[in-house]
Amino acid sequence: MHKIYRKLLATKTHLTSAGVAAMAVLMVGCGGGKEQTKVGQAADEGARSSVNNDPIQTENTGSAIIERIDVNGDQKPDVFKHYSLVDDAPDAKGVKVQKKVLIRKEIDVNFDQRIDIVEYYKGASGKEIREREEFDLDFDGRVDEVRKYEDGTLKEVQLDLGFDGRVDTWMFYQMTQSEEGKQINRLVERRRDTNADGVIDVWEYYVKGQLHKLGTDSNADGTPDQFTRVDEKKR
Ligand SMILES: [Ca+2]
Ligand SMILES: [Ca+2]
Ligand SMILES: [Ca+2]
Ligand SMILES: [Ca+2]
Repeated sequence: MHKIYRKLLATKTHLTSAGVAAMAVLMVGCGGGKEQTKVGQAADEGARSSVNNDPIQTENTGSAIIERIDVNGDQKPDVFKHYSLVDDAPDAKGVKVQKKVLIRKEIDVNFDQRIDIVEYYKGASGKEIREREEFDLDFDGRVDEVRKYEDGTLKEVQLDLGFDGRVDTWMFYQMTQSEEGKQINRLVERRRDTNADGVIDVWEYYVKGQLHKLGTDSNADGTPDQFTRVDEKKR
């Protein structure tokens, strides 16, 4: 979870039980589906849970599973996990076994029955990796942030910080070598549309996580042509 969303959560739900529960939603939202499900088992559980107030309701359609999780105990689900079911090798007794593959997770962070975070996954059962996340940061039903991943690593973030339905900030990440020689994923470039006209006007370049250079577009051709070194000014 990134800073802005944490901040929003903190301001909107600070020290309330909803805030605590919201954090719980995000915790529950973590992790992939590794378990194997025998045919019929999940459906039975779903039928039982509909009468015993189990916080996790499972619906098995035969080709897909939907888990609905009530995090704050109001009998309304707040986390939805969508799985597809794929056939696996039969077990020792020859019983047909299916594997759950996590496809998508939807989270209602503020318990208004409207989804605020959608996470998309790809990969085989137990090896699902995040491909994309969408956040509604101000809870108005419109997506304000998209995070794109490659092989599970964050590559690009698109933000609508003006909340006008138009992306105004693009952030690009790359694996870089840390001072200790470790591979870490860091921000390398941020492009911003600072006057909300839909055209990028500031390019920021980062080296080792620090702002290094600023670029501006003086001839309006959509690419930066004037550059200012930021780190030199500091020294
Ligand atoms: Ca709930
Ligand atoms: Ca919501
Ligand atoms: Ca929004
Ligand atoms: Ca602009």
